[in-house]
Amino acid sequence: MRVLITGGAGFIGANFVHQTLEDRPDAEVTVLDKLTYAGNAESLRGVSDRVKLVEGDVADADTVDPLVAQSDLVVHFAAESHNDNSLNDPTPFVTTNLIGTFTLLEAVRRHGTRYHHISTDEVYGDLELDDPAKFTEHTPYNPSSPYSSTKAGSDLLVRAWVRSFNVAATLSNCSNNYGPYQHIEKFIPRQITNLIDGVKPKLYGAGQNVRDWIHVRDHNTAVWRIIDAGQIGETYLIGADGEMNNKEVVELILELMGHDPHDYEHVADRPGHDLRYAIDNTRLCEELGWEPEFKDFRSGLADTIAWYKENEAWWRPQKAEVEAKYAAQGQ
Ligand code: NAD
Ligand code: TDX
Repeated sequence: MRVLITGGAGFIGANFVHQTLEDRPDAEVTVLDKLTYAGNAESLRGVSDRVKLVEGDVADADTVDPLVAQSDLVVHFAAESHNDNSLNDPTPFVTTNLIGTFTLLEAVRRHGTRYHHISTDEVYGDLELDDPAKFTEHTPYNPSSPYSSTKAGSDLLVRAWVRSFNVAATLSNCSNNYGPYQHIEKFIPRQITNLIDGVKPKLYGAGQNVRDWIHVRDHNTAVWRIIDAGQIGETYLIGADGEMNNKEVVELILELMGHDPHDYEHVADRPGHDLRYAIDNTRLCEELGWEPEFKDFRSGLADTIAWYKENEAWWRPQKAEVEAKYAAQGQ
């Protein structure tokens, strides 16, 4: 099978490339990635001889069309993915997340190619802390940020292309991922690398916001399960019952790295900060028989800390710039 993986030099996409090559020896993998600040060809080190890496833009039809024509399956991870950046400049979020998805959909429509769309639980907005409800496939869309609204728009394009043009697509909306190769602008790797540098972790606001953590490897096994057994046109929510508030996560990172669990700083909150995300994964588990491998967040987090300690050369070049940007906004 010839698989085109967009955003395969980013966090989840690179892990997906590694897992696909391990688990599917027959797969021929092409990665289309613009190598933005978030993409890193080093994330594909060790498999570069088995992957064709094309540096290009998913919003460029001339680049996308021949690649889709040569593929049996497109898995679309490429996106501008960071909420804080979307508050500073939404422009690339609109071009990559909306026009990029539109461009891929037009290409898969032309060539009759199977398509899987990677999305986020943030399209559903947020939940109250004391709400017993979780997001399901039927929760109405209600995105809060420029990032999540462009992801929501991209999901709606996919659904419309299925209904109007019979494009053979499935969609998945996953909760917060953690694991190796995550850019250090994101919450967990930012705090781990701060501690390696002797800097206190930074908690936005009071740290009561809840995220539903899933190991990236589990996200990707679910994506393959949906590609293999999901129904065309359907959406599946991916999550692993990993709800924790940010304060608890920071305290656990501090403890696992041998520090006083209370030795962190409160910094300026994110404007419009979503309070809580939570996934009901019943459909994925019951209809498709998926289950997570990483059920113990503590040990998954310990592995992730070890990975950042062992791979300083991978993240060090970005650290000063990321922290300077946060410092300029009081974070
Ligand atoms: P990331 O920012 O780490 O990686 C994104 C990748 O896309 C990078 O390699 C980047 O170079 C590439 N890219 C950006 N713009 C591009 C363009 N115009 N053309 C081609 N490539 C481009 O993101 P991630 O965290 O790996 O997220 C991947 C996908 O998963 C996104 O669609 C995101 O919305 C979704 N998602 C992420 C999470 C999470 O917790 N990180 C959770 C749910 C869903
Ligand atoms: O330094 C920090 N301190 C802090 O308290 C940072 C960077 C974040 N936070 C908070 C904000 C969030 O409540 O931690 C939580 C997680 O923040 P992010 O890592 O920025 O993730 P989030 O905004 O929840 O979005 C992530 O999950 C859903 C991904 O970045 C998205 O791409 C995905 O769709």
